[in-house]
Amino acid sequence: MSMTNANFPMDPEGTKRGELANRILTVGDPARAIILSRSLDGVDLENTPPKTIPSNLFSCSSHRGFLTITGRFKGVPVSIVAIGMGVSMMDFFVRESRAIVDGPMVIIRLGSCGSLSDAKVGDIHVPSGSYLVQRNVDYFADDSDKSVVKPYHLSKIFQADPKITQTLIKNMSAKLGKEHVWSGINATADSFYSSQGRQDNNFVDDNQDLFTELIKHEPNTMTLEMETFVLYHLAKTSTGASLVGSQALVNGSIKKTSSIKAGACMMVFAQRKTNAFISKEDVVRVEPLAGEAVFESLIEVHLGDDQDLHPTKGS
Ligand code: R1P
Ligand code: URA
Repeated sequence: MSMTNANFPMDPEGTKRGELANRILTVGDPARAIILSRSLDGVDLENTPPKTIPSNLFSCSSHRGFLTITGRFKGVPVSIVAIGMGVSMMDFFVRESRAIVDGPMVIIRLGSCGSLSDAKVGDIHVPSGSYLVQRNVDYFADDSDKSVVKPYHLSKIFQADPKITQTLIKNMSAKLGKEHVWSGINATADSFYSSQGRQDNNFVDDNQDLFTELIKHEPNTMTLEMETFVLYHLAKTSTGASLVGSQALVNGSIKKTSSIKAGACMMVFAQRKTNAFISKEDVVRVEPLAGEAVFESLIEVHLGDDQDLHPTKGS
């Protein structure tokens, strides 16, 4: 049997071509998306109550659970997309966005994380690469040989776009102070619990040694969260199919080079070495500053020759 196309079951209520900018800031939490939208051009801060999407911006809530807000930052079209949590949501978001945006894209994730470094809660990590931590379900089968099979599978590292990482570190340092910005490698886990080393005696997880395994796998492992790996991985494996004209083709075939540049940064919500958890006040202080540093970075990154040829509603 041969399969011919992606056969996208996209949400008919979702964001359409022309409504999503080539430069996207993605977050998990829709409330974070709304807070960050207050930094976009032309927002009447005095007359826009908190938790309300500014009326001058385009917005769309889809059945997928995505919230898209599109406007401009310093005159450049940008979108904010809240996608919820986990690797599948990042996969939906990157593929379905790629399908409706023409030309090169840049996507930066601003999330929260648990930190294995000496970072304090409220500090920011900008990981230059990420690997995937997956629960190896076969290990938990009755007939698995536990002396050979490991309970968690750790993937190879996929890199962020190095220019985006550099730009994010520079802009985050300017907003929050250099001493609050960390780099390193991220681990994206397929669970908030077992594959992030959280102990839960309601289940057999065999994850007591997970942190040791992570450091053995990659000594520079600093953060644990649930989406970034998929973003870096899909950016690397994206093709030129959505590029325009000569940008898309080499000798009549679709270019294999990436059409998506990706980066990520994350606020430390949980300090896993000390068990400290961020306060509400710190979230309120850090979120908008980090958001502005991401917008600054999004518009600094060079997309390609046709970067602003795609008109975007709400801008
Ligand atoms: C878990 O609480 C969630 O927080 C982190 C994780 O990646 C996971 O999605 O990111 P967000 O703050 O972006 O949701
Ligand atoms: N998000 C995660 O995935 N893990 C944490 O510990 C904190 C935020």
